[in-house]
Amino acid sequence: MVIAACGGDPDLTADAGGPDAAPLPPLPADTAPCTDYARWPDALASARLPVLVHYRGGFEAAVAAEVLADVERAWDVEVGRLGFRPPLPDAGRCGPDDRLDVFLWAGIEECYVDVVGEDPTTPHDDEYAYVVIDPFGPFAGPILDTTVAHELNHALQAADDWDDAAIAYEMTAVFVEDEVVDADDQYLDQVVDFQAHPDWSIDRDDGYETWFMYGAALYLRFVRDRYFAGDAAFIGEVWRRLRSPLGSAEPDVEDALDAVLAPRGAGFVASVPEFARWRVYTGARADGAHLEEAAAMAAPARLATVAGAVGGQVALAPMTLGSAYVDVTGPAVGTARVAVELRGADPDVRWVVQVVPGAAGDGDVLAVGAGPVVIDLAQPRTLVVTALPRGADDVDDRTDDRHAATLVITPR
Ligand SMILES: [Ca+2]
Ligand SMILES: [Ca+2]
Ligand SMILES: [Ca+2]
Ligand SMILES: [Ca+2]
Repeated sequence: MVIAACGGDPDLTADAGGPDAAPLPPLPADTAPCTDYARWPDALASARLPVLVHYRGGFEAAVAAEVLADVERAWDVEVGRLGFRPPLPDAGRCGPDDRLDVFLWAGIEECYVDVVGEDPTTPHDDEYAYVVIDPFGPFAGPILDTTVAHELNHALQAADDWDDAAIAYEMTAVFVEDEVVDADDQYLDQVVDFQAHPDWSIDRDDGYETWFMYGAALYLRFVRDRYFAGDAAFIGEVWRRLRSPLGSAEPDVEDALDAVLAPRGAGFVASVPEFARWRVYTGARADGAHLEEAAAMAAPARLATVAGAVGGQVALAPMTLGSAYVDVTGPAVGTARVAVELRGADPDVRWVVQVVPGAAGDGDVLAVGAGPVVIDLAQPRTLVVTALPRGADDVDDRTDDRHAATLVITPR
């Protein structure tokens, strides 16, 4: 598996120079960096970390120094503060020696982490990783430090498990890059795609068709702020706990989240309805109490807006672990009330209906199973309907199946 995944949004970035500015001709596309490392005539070594940045001549010397400084800074945060394992010493399987190899590949216009084998002396799927970055490409320039932090995280992930759920890799690397480079916030553009599809499973593998798996870092930001008082170090522990024996998919990232959330009285599936609620407190609805940097975030797409004085019926069809968002507006003058019901709800999933904000707190669960529940519209409300799995849950069993229900809103 190659994680061909840069940290940045190329639309945001100016080209920092372009391959035609380099003094050496571009490398052939079939160059294998680990064995063809002599094609990079120069290398810059860290004085304090086992890292070697390979570059090609004087033109690249300054950016090589910049990348090395970015790697050192990211390593200090990711290994030092967040508790990730350092990359496996590769004994020259890549490059000349044990050190992690970072190749500056001008003109490739991407960045990626790949592996060159697994450590047979350990029982889990830990692999020898290396990093390729185009220091002049669309993911460089003002977000080069973010890109480096993102790619280094993939190299650290390889030291624990190179075959977990697809979303684990990108949502973690995006979560971590903002821990390293807080001011950049390029991840906000990926949150747009996550919030555009609230009906998808929050752990959906969309095959990289959108930035959804990157924007899912929003869930880890919720976990950090809701359960760990803003301390992101839980993520290093998640990765230690998602290690799997070779040939096994278990435990996966969600098992690991269950394990780190259990002492907090929570679990992965149990956290999903509250996360669904927090997602509302974004953009114009940001209140400073939910999700750091929320005011700059896209809001979750609304399935419908219903005028409370008129009422309406809204057909829903979320995936498991997905949610539907429906705004209900009150009259211009006076306080209206509406009854909320869920009809024809697919019994294959467990439905949770919430109103945001709640009567006193940030949201209330409505017990619609017992019949219509009346709410007032003294302020605009958002109904959040989430489909949860019944019984055992496993990301490997996740499907794109939709689950139907009809939300019925009736004036009272
Ligand atoms: Ca090496
Ligand atoms: Ca192993
Ligand atoms: Ca930030
Ligand atoms: Ca695993």
